[in-house]
Amino acid sequence: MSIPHIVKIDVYPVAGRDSMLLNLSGAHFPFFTRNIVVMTTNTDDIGVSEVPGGETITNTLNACKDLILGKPITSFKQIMASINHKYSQLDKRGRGNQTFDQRTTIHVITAVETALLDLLGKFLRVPVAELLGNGQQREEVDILGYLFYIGDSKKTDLDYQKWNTNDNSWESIRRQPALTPDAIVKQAKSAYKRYGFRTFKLKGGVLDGEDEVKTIKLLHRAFPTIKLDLDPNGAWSLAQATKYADELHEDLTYIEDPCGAENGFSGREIMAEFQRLTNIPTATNMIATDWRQLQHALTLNSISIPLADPHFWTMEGSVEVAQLCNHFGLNWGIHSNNHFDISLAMSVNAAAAAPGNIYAIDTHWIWQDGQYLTKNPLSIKNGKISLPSSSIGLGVEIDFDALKRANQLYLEHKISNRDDSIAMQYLINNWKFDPKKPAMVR
Ligand code: GKR
Ligand code: MG
Repeated sequence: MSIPHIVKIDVYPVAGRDSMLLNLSGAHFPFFTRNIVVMTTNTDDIGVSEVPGGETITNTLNACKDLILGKPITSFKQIMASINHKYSQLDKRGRGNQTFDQRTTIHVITAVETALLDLLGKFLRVPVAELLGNGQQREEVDILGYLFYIGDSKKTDLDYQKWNTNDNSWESIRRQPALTPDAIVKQAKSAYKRYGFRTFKLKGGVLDGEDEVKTIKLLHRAFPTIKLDLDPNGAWSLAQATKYADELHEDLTYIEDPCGAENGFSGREIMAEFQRLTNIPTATNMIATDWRQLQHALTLNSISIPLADPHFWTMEGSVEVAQLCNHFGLNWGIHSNNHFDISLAMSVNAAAAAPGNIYAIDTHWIWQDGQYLTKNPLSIKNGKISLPSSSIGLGVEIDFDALKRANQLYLEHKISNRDDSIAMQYLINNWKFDPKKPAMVR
């Protein structure tokens, strides 16, 4: 049997709709962007992948085509090595200070790796999870409900979608302003009703820390048996973080990036002090985002939960981190950003291949649910997504009409790189990003 080879690669920058979600970086714009890769073989099979948006990623993906075209799908490791060799210098400044990762090459490698894994899975008639690490470990993956404070988009003239105030359905709630503990509990109740989550994570770094503590306490009272996590993206000083952590000891399962670099000490050093002082399991998607950082973070004992998002660890790298966690008695989870249903399938395949007792994975999907790029999106039921072993490749089939519409939306609105400071101007005049100040505290 001859091995299929790649004859065509298309890169589609796409956009989707978003709510005015708040975080340390500001307020989400009404549109978010992603890059979708579609690879076709000489046997007419199609492999897909999804990574963050941004023109540099689009352009680098297009520039890589020569390294991939004509190659058999089995040479994916050699292809990734050649892309890394040629473009790794683009990532030399690291992920940056924003809440989201600003690298290029690692996302490009993931996009190529995933589309090839999708094709390999289809060729071998196995799920991508079966090709990673020690193969598929589970058929169901726990998913957490990602709660956000939401700005009042009616204060802007930007093109956010409208809501009906008397309606508590998720469709309506996910667009309504939510800036108080009560509003977040209302949001959680609506998300619970629709998706049945067993874990919630609150995106912090928005209000003063004491108000975020109140929100978690109220959530805990409303959902006493549900696990809770909080992520202020390093907004707090070590002193603030230890104080809030003491107040929340009974309420949280884990805390994520509670503090970061300060007074000449690195984020990894400060988080090590935090974990030692508080004994709260500490997660990150900010200070252990590659092997070199992870090695330092583990040596210092800065974290016990690396959130190994396949989008910036690669699919294989993410599962490799899970294997390490399993051997070292650490916990593993996945970080997320706004995404479509191809990314959902990527994260679920990685989590299905992660050995051991893993945490419910992050996903922003509930904010985008309904905006499908595939004909058979995975769906969250009872707080889980199932990936049966009969699934093939990533388990999703691209919907070309939907893909073209999302590409058209991107082209119409000319948005490329994420910039949460734009919408934030409508809430606070002259607002500027400050990695040590919650977004609404100026
Ligand atoms: O979507 O606003 C957001 C988040 O703040 C995102 O940018 C982060 O990357 O959720 C992410 C995290 O830090 O875990
Ligand atoms: Mg985080």
